[in-house]
Amino acid sequence: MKLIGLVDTTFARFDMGRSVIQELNATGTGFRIMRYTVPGIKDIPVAAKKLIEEQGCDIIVACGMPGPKPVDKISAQIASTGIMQVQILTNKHIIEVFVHEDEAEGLKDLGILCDRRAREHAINAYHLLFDPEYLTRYAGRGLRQGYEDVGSTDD
Ligand code: RDL
Ligand code: RDL
Ligand code: RDL
Repeated sequence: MKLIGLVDTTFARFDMGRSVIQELNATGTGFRIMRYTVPGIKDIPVAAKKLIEEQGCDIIVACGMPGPKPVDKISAQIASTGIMQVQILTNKHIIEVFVHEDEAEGLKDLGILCDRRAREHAINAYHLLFDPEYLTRYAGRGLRQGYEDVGSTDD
């Protein structure tokens, strides 16, 4: 039984953790999900590290929403850097599902983008954990999460 860690935040304006859980449960079996909700994106790195080191998680999906202001973009940079450090320290993937609040116009579109990106990265995490060669089939294919894929020079 593999353990998938899910870290999410109360700062985000959409419940991406719910989308990740629904998508993972629709995709396969052989794992349990451990969810750890923190206030904001800067709290994600240590939460992920604790899930890996104290709970034994094999991979982490980390959902967060950087806000629209310059201070939020700095927070996002810091959070991402921390997430990188935890990956390198623990040798485990942390799939970073960030949706910047200003990526979408309006709350409805923001919700749709969050839901799609969370689901598509949930599937990426699933494959990285159970079948890493699956992604190789799509190498260089211009895949995006939450948006339409953009295509390849081979098309
Ligand atoms: O440790 C408590 C907070 O500092 C932490 O939760 C931060 O991540 C909160 N936060 C900011 O302080 C900020 O300036 C967040 C953002 N911006 C942001 O854009 N998105 C967040 N948190 O999730
Ligand atoms: O961990 C999951 C994703 O966060 C990770 O795969 C990122 O590298 C995806 N990504 C972005 O989030 C982004 O804002 C990429 C780009 N931009 C980019 O320009 N090129 C990428 N990935 O290969
Ligand atoms: O070029 C248009 C988009 O690809 C670009 O705006 C990306 O940076 C959007 N994006 C993020 O901002 C992000 O934080 C993406 C991701 N994460 C992601 O994980 N996957 C994406 N885009 O396809």
